Amino acid sequence: MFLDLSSIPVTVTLCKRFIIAKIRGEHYRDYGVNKYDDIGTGFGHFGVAVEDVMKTVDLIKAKGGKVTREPGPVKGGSTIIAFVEDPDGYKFELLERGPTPEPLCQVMLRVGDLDRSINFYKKAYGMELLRKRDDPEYKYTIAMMGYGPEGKNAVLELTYNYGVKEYDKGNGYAQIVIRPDDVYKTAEAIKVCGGKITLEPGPLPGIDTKITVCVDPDGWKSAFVDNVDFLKELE
Ligand SMILES: N[C@@H](CCC(=O)N[C@@H](CS)C(=O)NCC(=O)O)C(=O)O
Repeated sequence: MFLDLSSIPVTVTLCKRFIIAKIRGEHYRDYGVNKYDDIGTGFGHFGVAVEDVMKTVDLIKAKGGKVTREPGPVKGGSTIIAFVEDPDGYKFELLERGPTPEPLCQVMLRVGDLDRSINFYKKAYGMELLRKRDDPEYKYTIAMMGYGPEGKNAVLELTYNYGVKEYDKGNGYAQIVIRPDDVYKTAEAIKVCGGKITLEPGPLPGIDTKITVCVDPDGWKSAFVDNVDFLKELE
């Protein structure tokens, strides 16, 4: 992998919770599946905070990586960004920020009804709407959702493109993971708020860690891992 993710923690702390996002393949494989060749149209990118976007981009180029958007200010803002692609074609946005212990800072997913998604992530996941921005010129609206300010916490960047109600989710992007205090209550809240539980809450055979899995109204998957059980696993 040209972008050295080994130095980037895969868990991103959000208050007492965390989010990780996985791409199946090199780091995560289902038994018997050796190819995840469909990125789909719904997954946007992972955001990675770096202190010098230009320097990072030069390094990526020197290692033969693909840069799809040269460094420069983000549309309608001043943050210096760039886009690069990993060898499977998954996009990573590099965002110029000060030092952070948690550089994996965004997961961008496209959604078909922004208000529906905002309500869902607020009510079912307890996230806050941190920021919403409409871009009539380029016909999209984004909503940043998370558990704390963007500079310090990983966030979900939900993107609505005017008139697009559905996306193909491909077969590579897997899920975000959140660590609640009570996966049973989480599953109840998700059901009430229009999400679909795909794995009922309970201990995983063999390791006893309690988890539940759901899909949001667009079909994006999230796994919830009991906070205390997770910490025990790390011991
Ligand atoms: N049609 C776009 C809308 C989203 C979009 O353009 N987002 C902005 C970030 S807020 C972006 O990617 N900007 C790249 C740039 O500024 O070059 C999509 O679905 O990816």
